[in-house]
Amino acid sequence: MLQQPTSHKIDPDTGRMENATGAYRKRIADLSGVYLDEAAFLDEAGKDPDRVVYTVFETRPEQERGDLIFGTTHMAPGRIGDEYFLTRGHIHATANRPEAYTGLRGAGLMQMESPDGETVVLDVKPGVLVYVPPYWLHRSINIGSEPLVMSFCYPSDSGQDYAVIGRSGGMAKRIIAQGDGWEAVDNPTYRKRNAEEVSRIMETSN
Ligand code: S6P
Ligand code: ZN
Repeated sequence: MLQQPTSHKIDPDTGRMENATGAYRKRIADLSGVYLDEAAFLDEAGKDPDRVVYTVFETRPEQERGDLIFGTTHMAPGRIGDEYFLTRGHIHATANRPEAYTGLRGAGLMQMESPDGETVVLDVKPGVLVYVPPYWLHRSINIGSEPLVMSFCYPSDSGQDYAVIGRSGGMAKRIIAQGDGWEAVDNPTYRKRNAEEVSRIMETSN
C-alpha cells in the first residue's frame, strides 16, 4: 500500500519537527567517555547530570529499504574543558549509506573521518548543506554561543555503529576552543585502524 505524502514544519529555534515519529535526548550523564577531559566531564556531570546536550527529532518511515529517515538535531552551546559540545558520532552500520545535513540555526562543524583516518571538518550553518559521503564517520559539534540546529536525511536501511569510535579511542582529531575560534588538534587517545579493520568496514555495504 502506498504511504501518504507528509509535510513537517520545523521550528529553527528549538529544532522541534512536527509529525515526528520519535524523539530522544542525550544528557551529559549519557555521554561518558565521549570527551577527552575526564575530570572536566565528571565536574560538569556532577553539577547537573540531566543537562541536555542534544535532542533529536526524527521520522522513521514504514519501509525499511529504499526510504528516508529525516529529522533534526538541536545541540546546546557548551564545553567540557576546552572541547565543544558534540554528538557521540558514528559510522552507518551499512557503511556505504550517505547522509545530508542542513544548518538551520547557530554555528557548527561536521567532523568526518574516513575509515583509514583522513579528517575533513566542514562548517554547518544556516544556508549550508553538508554531504556526508558513504563510508565516512561523522559527528557534529556546536562551536557557537547559541544552540546549533540542523536537519538531516539518510537512507532508512543505514543503521548506526557507535562502537567503531570507541575501538579507535575516539576520532583522530578533537575540536577545541582556541582564542575566539576553534582548532582541530590530534586526539592523544586515537589509534589508527589497521588494514583489517578498514576492510571490515568497507565490507559492511550492500
Ligand atoms: C543518524 C544521524 C543523526 C544523528 C544525531 C545524533 O545517522 O547522523 O540523526 O544520530 O545527530 O548523533 P549521534 O552520533 O549521537 O547519533
Ligand atoms: Zn549518521
